[in-house]
Amino acid sequence: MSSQPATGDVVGGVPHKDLATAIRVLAMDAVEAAKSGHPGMPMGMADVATVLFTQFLKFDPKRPDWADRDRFVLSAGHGSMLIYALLYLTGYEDIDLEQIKKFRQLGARTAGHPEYGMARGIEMTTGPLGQGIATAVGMALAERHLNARFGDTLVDHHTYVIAGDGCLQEGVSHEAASLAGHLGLDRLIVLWDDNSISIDGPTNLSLSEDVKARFVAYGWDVQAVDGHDPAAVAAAIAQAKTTSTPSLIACRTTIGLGAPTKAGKNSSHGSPLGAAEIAGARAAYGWEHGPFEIPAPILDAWRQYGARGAAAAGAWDQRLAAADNSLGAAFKAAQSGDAPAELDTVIAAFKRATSEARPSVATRQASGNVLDAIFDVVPELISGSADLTGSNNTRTKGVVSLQRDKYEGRYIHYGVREHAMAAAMNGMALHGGLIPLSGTFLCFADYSRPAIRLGALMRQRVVHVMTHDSIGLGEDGPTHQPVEHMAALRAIPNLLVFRPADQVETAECWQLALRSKTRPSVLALTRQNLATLRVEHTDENLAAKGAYVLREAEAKGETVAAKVVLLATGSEVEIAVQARDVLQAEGVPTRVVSMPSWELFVEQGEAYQAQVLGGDDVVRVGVEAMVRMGWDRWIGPKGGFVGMPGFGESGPYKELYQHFGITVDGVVAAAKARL
Ligand SMILES: Cc1ncc(C[n+]2csc(CCOP(=O)(O)OP(=O)(O)O)c2C)c(N)n1
Repeated sequence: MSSQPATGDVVGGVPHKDLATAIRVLAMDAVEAAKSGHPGMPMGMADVATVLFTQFLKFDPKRPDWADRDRFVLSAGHGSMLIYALLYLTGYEDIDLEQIKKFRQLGARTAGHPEYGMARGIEMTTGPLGQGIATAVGMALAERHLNARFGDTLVDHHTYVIAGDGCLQEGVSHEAASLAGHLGLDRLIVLWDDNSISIDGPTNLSLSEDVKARFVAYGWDVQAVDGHDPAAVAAAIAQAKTTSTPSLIACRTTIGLGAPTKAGKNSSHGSPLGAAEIAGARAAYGWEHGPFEIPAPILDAWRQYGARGAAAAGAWDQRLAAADNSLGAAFKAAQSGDAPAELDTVIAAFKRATSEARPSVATRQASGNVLDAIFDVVPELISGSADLTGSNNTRTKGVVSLQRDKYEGRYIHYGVREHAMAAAMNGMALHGGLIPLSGTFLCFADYSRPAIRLGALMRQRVVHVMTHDSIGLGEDGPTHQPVEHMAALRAIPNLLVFRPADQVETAECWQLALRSKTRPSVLALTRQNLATLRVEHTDENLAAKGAYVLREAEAKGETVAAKVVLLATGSEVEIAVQARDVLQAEGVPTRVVSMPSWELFVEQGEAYQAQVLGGDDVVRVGVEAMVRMGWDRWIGPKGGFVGMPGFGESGPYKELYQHFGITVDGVVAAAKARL
């Protein structure tokens, strides 16, 4: 391994070394100015990144959204200055020198960690280690699937990842790498910053496995190179592009390369180097320019590399224009992300048929029925499950499994890898052209939570089908019975958490999830059968308001002011409806409000909320087989709550509902106690 910056080939009239040094000094200077950040990683990986961006990456800074561009994911997001420097140097409009100077300042696009949506050219938000590489697996999967659908002329690109030791230690990367190896995602190339340093010190404080052997075992092609030897890095990437498997290139680097006393040490990882180290590094690089100063010839050379992709993008435009009419139209429709108008017609017809037939059906089955109706109407849907296909009902009739060399399949067997599944779904959504959905048990939302959160932060439309949504799953017991999960998921900003009450609401929630282009959704669905409560058809999507009056308070057949308002979600709406019957029969006018999505209800504003919830004089009771957290907002200080006091129990579900008092009698008693 070199201990000095590489000299490398002269490319475009400017030596590799100067191109890479431009990255290094920008990283040092920006971190110094911000008084915070991570200089070591960009300094270490500048050579590798320079080779990638100047010799391999297919991109056009003027068209950051070009569909057939290569994807670049900086999984080691703490090294954010690496990507900001690259975007600036290659000429992306969103990152100019001012942005670099404002690194980590409020309102700047150059956020602490790269954030999707802040600047075009950033393909995803990274920072939580491991998410980048796992999400990139989804991008690489999307590429293969769309290639199978649209052909080489329209979809033919690579996904490159820069990952650190931390990324490869995180469990999610293990799951994702295993899946990528199984599926043979040959367009995925991971450049590992193999510097043997993390925050606490050398990685051998906590790691002794042979990482490369682990990836070989996953079925990856693995190479090891000196990450400061540009020719070796280029040869390795060229080789990686020829394999029929995903590739890991272990790039041996020195963290903080060039810093006189901090290079190769954890002291260069995550704090400003200080004036003396920066001066020493500049001397080592032979760089005589001031802070943030990139000499015109070097910037020009970088910009020329940036400009090169325009030709490829233009050629691709022509291929798209020349594509068969229906293929071209289908490609554009997929890229637009708009679900077809026909979706609404199909959902309306489905709801009408349900309201007429009034089946007693579990909402997981209802969801499966909805998917059967819409799956071919929305060809962008790509489904799957974490080994719970039969339980989640995510596999539609006649769908083909996606497998290695059978990428046209629209059903992914993710294996028991919930976290990688959620991350890969984010990647597919980010890639564009797909609407991913997949299933697991609601209780195991915890296993995928970091990816669900990141999807919400990145404003990506993915649908998490989460069945077995309460003690209603019965005998599997408290390990499998979610009680705090609705509260925990509702706490994630920009996530829609749906808990539909019957098949009609399930169809409405699906419609909302697919129409929500900037939010992920969770559908919490039952194992147990539920009656159809929406027996009168309306085309209008009532769940769109988040909560709505399902049954009005009545007296002598007339709608009257409610004395009691029962608020419930999912399977407990049926209990609330029966409790209303009892209370009404006893002369207590009682309204039932179904609340499939709190988030959407919050957005309706206070006037609508007051209309649905009733005034201060009504007694409100919340009914949900979950913990109380969050309910006080709706039921008010005098309200009652019928739900779970803590963990569940193992037993037949009807007995469990009795045991925990989530019953018609329990609801009636809670209401009466407050009248
Ligand atoms: C999930 C997660 N855990 C912890 C952190 C905090 N963190 C940021 S960088 C880092 C060490 C990463 O080491 P490595 O990948 O080797 O990066 P390098 O030191 O080479 O820059 C840690 C623990 C994080 N960002 N994400």
